[in-house]
Amino acid sequence: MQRAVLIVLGLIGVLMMLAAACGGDDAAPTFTRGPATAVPSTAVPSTTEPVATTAPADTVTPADTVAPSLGGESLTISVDGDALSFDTSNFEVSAGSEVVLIFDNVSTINQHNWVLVNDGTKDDVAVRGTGAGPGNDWVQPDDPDVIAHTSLLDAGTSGEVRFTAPAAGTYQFVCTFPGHNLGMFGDFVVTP
Ligand SMILES: [Cu+2]
Repeated sequence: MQRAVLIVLGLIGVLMMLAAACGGDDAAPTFTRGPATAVPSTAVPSTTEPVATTAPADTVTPADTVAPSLGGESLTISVDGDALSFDTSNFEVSAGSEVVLIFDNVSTINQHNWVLVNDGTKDDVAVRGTGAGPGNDWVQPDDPDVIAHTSLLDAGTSGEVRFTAPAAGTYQFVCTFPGHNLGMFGDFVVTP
């Protein structure tokens, strides 16, 4: 009989523990709701912060954009395969603009360069470049008639040159690899 009583008391004890556990479960959702509510509220500010960060970024971007948009010129030029001729014979940019010219030498065999020179001087510059040699990219250092130039580009490579467009007028561009100046040249027109 006493064992039966102990068993009953034991069962009661178990039931009380279960009840307590259930009570704990009831309490748990309450805690969950708390944090659950806190998480979204935290996420809201965090979402707002990135927006605030984006705003300053936009403020900086216009400043960077303003300079190029005031006179940035992106030019590209290539060659007609392995022929000794550029695929472009004329460029036109505004005086004072910041020019970025990319020369894509798609030839499979020829080295080339792109040299901007004073009008009518392409052959003289080429002759001086021949004297300067390949170590100088076939361009005489400090040649007074050279305004800007790329390096000597191997076949299948590309290069770029950046410069400020000179005063309004007509200039020439030429490849000064020995002999190429006879067919590889064009006009570079700068407008006011
Ligand atoms: Cu060339």
